Amino acid sequence: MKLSVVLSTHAASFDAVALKGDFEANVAKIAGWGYDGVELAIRDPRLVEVGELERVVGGHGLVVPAIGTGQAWGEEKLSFTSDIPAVREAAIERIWSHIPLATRLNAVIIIGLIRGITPPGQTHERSMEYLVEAIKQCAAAAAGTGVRFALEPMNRYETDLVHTVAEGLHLADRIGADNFGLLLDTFHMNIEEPAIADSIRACGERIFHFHVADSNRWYPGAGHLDFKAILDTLAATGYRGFVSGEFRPLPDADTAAQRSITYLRRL
Ligand code: LER
Ligand code: MN
Repeated sequence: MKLSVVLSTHAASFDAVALKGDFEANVAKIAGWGYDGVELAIRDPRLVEVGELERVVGGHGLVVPAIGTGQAWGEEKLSFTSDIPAVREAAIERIWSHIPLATRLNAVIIIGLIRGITPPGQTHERSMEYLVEAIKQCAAAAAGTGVRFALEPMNRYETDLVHTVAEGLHLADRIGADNFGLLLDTFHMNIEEPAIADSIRACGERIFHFHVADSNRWYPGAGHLDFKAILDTLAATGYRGFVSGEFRPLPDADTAAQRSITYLRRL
């Protein structure tokens, strides 16, 4: 099983020497702890110097299985489901702009928080129409590149749009593109799924990426999720991608990342 952990490129400030140093130091530590990959959270690919990124990541023997895009919502409020057309267009263009980078890195593009939240006065149905349209445009733009998109069902406290695997699979049916699938995250699944293992099985070949955190969103092993059952079920679907740690930096980031890989490797 290939393991990665999430790292933010910190606004991908490869032009800022201090941050670049931090980035490289973090990548070196991640490789040293035995990880196979590093999942990158990138707000805007224009701020990334791709050659430098490849040098740092590849130089430490790591790959980038996935690119997280949610900072564009968190910091800029770009959203596929905004009631402002220019904001929806900017969100779609931002995801388009990840395609060349994802092609080069052979990384999945994550559709997480950039799907947004239904604005006041807009119906849920209208938001879902906007979401379908936006993802169709992204899937079409990536056709022929090999790039795949993974929408992450997320818990009800973060968005009103697509909480469960069943809702995600229904969305996939509406989109009807081979390069669209789901990212399953054990933290969200623990809140929203009736039975985690059943949902993993139901998603099957549509699992394009996988996040792990325990029930309390600490590193795996710090809460009460049954990771043995979860990972056995995931493997039985034929999933050969990465299992990526996305958890709170507690008691501190380094300790969490080390405890996670120790625990998961033992399983
Ligand atoms: C992103 O992968 C995620 O899981 C969200 O909960 C981030 O807010
Ligand atoms: Mn996640």
